Amino acid sequence: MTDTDKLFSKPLAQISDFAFDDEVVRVFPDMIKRSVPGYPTIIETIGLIAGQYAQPDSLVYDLGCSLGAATQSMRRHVRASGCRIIAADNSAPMVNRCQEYLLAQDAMVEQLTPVEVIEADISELALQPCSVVVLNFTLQFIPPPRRLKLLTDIHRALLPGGLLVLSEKLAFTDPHTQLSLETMHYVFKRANGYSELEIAQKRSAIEKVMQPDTLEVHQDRLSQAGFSRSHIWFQSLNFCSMMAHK
Ligand code: GEK
Repeated sequence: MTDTDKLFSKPLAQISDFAFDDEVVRVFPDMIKRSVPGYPTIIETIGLIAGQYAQPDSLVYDLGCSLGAATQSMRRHVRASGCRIIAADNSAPMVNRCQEYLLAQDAMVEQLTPVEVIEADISELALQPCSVVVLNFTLQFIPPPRRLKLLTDIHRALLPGGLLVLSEKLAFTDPHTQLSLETMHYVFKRANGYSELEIAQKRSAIEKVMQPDTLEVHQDRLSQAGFSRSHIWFQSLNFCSMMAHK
């Protein structure tokens, strides 16, 4: 069991930029489940997708792995022989806790795909040839001018037939669509027990560090990076997950 997210429940005199520090790590599983519509389905399905696309004797990357939820799912479903997962995050507290969770998974389940967890800035990582890359709600935290280079590096590292899974919060150019899906996202958070104060303070904390793009911007950037096709496989309100094919 992890702690309940109460980080923004009291009025804060000053709201600092959101950071993936010890406090956030402690409540992260609760926070992401109550904040991202469809998160458990996305995690489970990423395992199935990786199981389908992972190639024998290749690497699978989970970039911005946080506590390794997608990695844990992939370890259960990837059956290609000789596959190895590299899970990377630049938050030391995330990486430490992720390692503990993966050891606990090893103790409970047999025949899991081997994994290595590394502390690294994914925009500076030298990616090795790989068959599957997962960016599950991570690209939105990379400064916009660095996003194309990261996707180009991923495309270059992917083997023929390789796949990128890209999950993101979406922005919409049509103001009506933006307002209606944003409103429904707040309805989702309130239904999960967050107060108006928590929602407002979290929004102020995160608005500078997390910058969502529209679907059009994502798809243009993916094709600029070299991907031949990209399409949505899941959407709940303003959160979606895409598959981008080498
Ligand atoms: C999940 N994928 O549960 N390099 C490495 N990691 C980074 C960087 C960077 N430059 N910038 C941010 N991160 C996870 C959820 S959370 C999404 C991903 C969210 C990391 C950051 O430390 C955090 O762990 C993660 O990206 C984003 O399937 O909290 O909404």
